[in-house]
Amino acid sequence: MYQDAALGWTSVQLLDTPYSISTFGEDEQGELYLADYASGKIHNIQYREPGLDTSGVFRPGNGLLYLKNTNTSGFADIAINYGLGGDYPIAGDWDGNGTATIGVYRNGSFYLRNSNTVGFADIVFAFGAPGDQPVAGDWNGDGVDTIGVYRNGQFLLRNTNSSGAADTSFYLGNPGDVGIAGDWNGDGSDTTGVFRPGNGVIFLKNLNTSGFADVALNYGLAGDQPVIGDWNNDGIDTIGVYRNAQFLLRNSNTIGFADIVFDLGNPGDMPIAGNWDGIP
Ligand SMILES: [Ca+2]
Ligand SMILES: [Ca+2]
Ligand SMILES: [Ca+2]
Ligand SMILES: [Ca+2]
Repeated sequence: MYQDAALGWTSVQLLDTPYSISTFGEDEQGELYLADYASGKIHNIQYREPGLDTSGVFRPGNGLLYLKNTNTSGFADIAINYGLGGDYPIAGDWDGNGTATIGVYRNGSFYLRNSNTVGFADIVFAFGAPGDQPVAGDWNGDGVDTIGVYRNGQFLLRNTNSSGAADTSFYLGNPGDVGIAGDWNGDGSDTTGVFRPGNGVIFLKNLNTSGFADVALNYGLAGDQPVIGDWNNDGIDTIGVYRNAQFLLRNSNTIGFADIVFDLGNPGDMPIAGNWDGIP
């Protein structure tokens, strides 16, 4: 809108799009808005985290980590030692700065680090029990990834990286399944799923609640390890598997062949994925 001394306020449409944009605005918290000329609605503009996730492997025998900034074959961009043999690797943006970093789960304790460098854990706390499988995701959509565990068909998720009771718990899958997490519907919050290692069946759910899966598909083979990420930076996390030192990634959560295939690591390594360099 603009003001003319003679005519008073006049409104105009700036962009003829489905939103019919007429004005932009910002509030005191720095939130951005745009006004829809046709509907009169005010839309809040949300920042979308840079999303291109790339791969890495953890060597369970000795805690070596190899991270790569592209989903291509070739040497790792980062090679570090973190954790101990027998640890279970995880990755997430623990400090909300747009960069994913490493962590490990060891006998009911999480050891999270805010940089992909050698050094002590920045965040250490107990959650879950020995034998649980760790998961990580942004369960509440605040831009910070936090942890959870999967235990015999039950997820226990926490919204802060600290000890305490689970904020959310629910059932999905069967004992023996592998818990996975990602933003399957692109709404900015991560939810869970399970991968059934015996037959490669995957169940994904768009809410962290008990109930039927929203997506059921078959991807991968018996013995594969699941790996989740946004491989094409469209805001949607999709599936992949790691098999004998090869990543087979898919850009949609549907049945079909891998879209991206490359080699990294050795047979027996465990896959992880994240946006290590913070670059979309
Ligand atoms: Ca971070
Ligand atoms: Ca969060
Ligand atoms: Ca989601
Ligand atoms: Ca994607």
